[in-house]
Amino acid sequence: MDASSTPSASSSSSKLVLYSYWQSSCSWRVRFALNLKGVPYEYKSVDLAKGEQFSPEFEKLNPLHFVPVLVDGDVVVSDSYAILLYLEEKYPQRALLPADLQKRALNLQAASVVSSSIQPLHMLSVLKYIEEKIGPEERLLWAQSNIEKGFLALEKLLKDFDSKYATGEDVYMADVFLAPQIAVVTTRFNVDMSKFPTLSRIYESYKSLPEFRASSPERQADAVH
Ligand SMILES: N[C@@H](CCC(=O)N[C@@H](CS)C(=O)NCC(=O)O)C(=O)O
Repeated sequence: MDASSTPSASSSSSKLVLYSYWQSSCSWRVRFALNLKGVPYEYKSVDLAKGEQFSPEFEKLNPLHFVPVLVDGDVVVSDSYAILLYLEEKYPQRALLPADLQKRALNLQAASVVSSSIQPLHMLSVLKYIEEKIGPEERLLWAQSNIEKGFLALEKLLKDFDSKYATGEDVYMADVFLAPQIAVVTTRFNVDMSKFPTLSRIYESYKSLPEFRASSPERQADAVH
């Protein structure tokens, strides 16, 4: 960690602090959401490759040792899903949940598929464990099979939308979770995206969004090029 992680007692108007790692797709979701909402924040890097998530300072913020963590004065929120809902309440501008209840539920569901049923199965610590206990060749196969299962479900979930983004012509919470997930899959896991035409189509739209581009790993202060 590059700075003190003890949240200071401060007013609700203090600048948000985001504990993040450039390559973390979970952190990327929050960076993307903050950019969409136009909320400035201070970036604090937690180097997962060096094991900084296990430092005693960071453990005080998140005993699970995961990024992202958002600190807003005295409020500490970990878990990107919880952070997104917190941001939505606190900064209602550029809503990430649509008013229409069915569409809203769909956005929560798609975000949850990514954050509960795909990413946890290919996170760094899980892949390390599989490599050590089962073998290095299983690492990629395990990740690919779980990603493909989740992507297939997402394709079915979003099949009725022939739109620019996941649930229409506006960017919502489903997109905030899908965009980094698809990016990570295409760059790190060698998944054949032609099996997923809906996800491939909407990913093309994300690529040209300035808020998404600015939140990408290589544009972060802790990126290693
Ligand atoms: N459900 C959590 C998951 C957080 C998570 O898995 N973070 C990963 C990076 S994307 C992490 O910190 N991994 C550290 C490790 O595996 O040791 C969220 O959505 O924020």
